[in-house]
Amino acid sequence: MALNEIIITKAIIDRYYEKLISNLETDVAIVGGGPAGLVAGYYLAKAGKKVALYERKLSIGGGMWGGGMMFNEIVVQKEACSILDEFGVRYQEYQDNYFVSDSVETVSTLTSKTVKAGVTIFNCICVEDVVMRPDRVVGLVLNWSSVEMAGLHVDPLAVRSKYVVDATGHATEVVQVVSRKVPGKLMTPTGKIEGEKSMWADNAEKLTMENTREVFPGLYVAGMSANATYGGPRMGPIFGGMLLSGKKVATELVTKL
Ligand code: 48F
Repeated sequence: MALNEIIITKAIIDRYYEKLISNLETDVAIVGGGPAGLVAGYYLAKAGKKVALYERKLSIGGGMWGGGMMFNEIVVQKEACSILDEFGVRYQEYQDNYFVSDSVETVSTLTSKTVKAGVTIFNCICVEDVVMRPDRVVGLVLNWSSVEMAGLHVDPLAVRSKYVVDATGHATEVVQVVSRKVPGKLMTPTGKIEGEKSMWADNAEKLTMENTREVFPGLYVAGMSANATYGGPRMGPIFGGMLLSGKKVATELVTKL
């Protein structure tokens, strides 16, 4: 049977439309498809929660693809190896408490398992704002990344969710918007974004866990965004904290939902 271009086109439009419509209201909307966002989504979906993840770029994986300075290996400490085991990512012991894994295998496996766990990932979509009610964040304002890149004046669309997770990495973009536009203070010591500090791997990894929490009613931070928000240092290409932070935010939200 000859293939019909119109059926191919219609299949894509119909299926994408279905995905969009069925994710207009979710339990958790995650912003950012780096390691923290992916792991958060995986554990939430495994617990039966409805989760959508929005990623600005075409590719999922955030800052993990390039390992350290494009040497495509990542380091993970022992504490986080159980998460690599859960996903089935292979790794080797380099020396006591330092494990290495191929960054391409890690990103692709995290992505695949997260999608198969039930998270709907929307790539090429940029979160430009939040939906607010007097007391809390209740959703996200979305636009195509191409609209953002072209600087076009096109109004966005909105989705609702019971909780939002900012997993946008160093830029902590959702918290930035809330801090700038929403009346009220963040749950940080100064009520504002504390700002990321210079590299200190050990301290950063510990603080990432502490800083993974609610920052404004309805809005949680995870991964590097947690440290940027609460004033923790950067850690460089060790990724255990990112994985553990994703799991922590998922565990907390599961108890709340
Ligand atoms: O930066 P990213 O990988 O964040 P992460 O999960 O992990 C941080 C590490 O990669 C590394 C590190 C620790 O070893 O220091 O940097 O905390 O992934 C963040 C993702 O969020 C996307 C961005 O494109 C990236 O893929 N993102 C950022 N802002 C937005 C966004 C936005 N407004 N809308 C949609 N996606």
